[in-house]
Amino acid sequence: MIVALAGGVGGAKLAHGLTRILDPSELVIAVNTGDDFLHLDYFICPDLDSVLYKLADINDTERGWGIRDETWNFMESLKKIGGEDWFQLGDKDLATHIERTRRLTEGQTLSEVTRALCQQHKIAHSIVPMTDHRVGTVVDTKDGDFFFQDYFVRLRCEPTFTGVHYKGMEEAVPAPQFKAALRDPSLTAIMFCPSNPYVSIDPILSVPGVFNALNNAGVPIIAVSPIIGGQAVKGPAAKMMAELGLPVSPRGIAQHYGNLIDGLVIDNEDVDLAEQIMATGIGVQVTNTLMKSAEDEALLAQETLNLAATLSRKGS
Ligand code: FO1
Repeated sequence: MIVALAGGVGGAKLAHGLTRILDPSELVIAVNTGDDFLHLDYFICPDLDSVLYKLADINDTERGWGIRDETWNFMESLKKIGGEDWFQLGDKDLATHIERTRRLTEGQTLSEVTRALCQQHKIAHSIVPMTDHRVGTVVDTKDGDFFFQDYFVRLRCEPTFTGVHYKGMEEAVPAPQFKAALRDPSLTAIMFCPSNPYVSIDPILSVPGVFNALNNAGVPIIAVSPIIGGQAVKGPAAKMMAELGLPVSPRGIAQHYGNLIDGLVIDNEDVDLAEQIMATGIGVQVTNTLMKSAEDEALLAQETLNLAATLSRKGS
């Protein structure tokens, strides 16, 4: 069994690749919920929805978030009456937020709601939130601290990044299915999808108990670099690394995860860095990591599984 930690678009793509190779009983996709927020009284879970829509094959590939062939009547009408319109909610997407909020208000956990949405979309693989508790990623910048969507959407990631902290994380525990998967005797590897290390993967690692559970699972941990040729495929990862003074390359990714990872999958474009990374005790696989098609996703997923099969957990 494989546990994959995923954030937004990059996470959804590799997760999709893994679903093409692994049976539903062989994969648990644990998704970042640090981006979640209450907006217009609806509970929005952008990363869960990115994975959900991708596996349901209804995702918008151009925009990178939301549902394809979307209409915007709600947003336009809201704008006309002076409502908040900085965060775009498409008509189809809105149905997810309304139904999720209704179920949560009724007392269901986020895991239960996510399972129900997966069933409705006929998704057989397990998509689980990192936690059922409400936590919020707060981005620390030179201009002050901002909740993630404020920094990402409203401020377009402009303020200089200095770090992150999380609201409500102290009380959080991993979602039951995530916790169980990390303890499952049939677990063979843990994957970090090519998601932003600071605002997608680190929030998952920061849920109390998760870091130790990963460290002690005794199986190889493999990351896929979200940086290719000095750039992030999508989002602010490269900008954040530069602002922290890290090399904007897979070397910076290796440095960030340090001893936590046993292997790193990097792009062909970064082949020259393989030796330096391997010298730090991390196994490297060089391949195409830019996922433009479902075939690319499945090939990268297979390469990642292959690397895991050649490695063992540090110290074990
Ligand atoms: N991203 C934007 O840049 N602008 C938006 O108005 C926006 C709306 C939105 C609505 C629902 C949703 O699930 C995602 C949405 N996103 C939007 C993307 C979201 O900010 C990002 O997917 C993540 O939080 C980063 O992983």
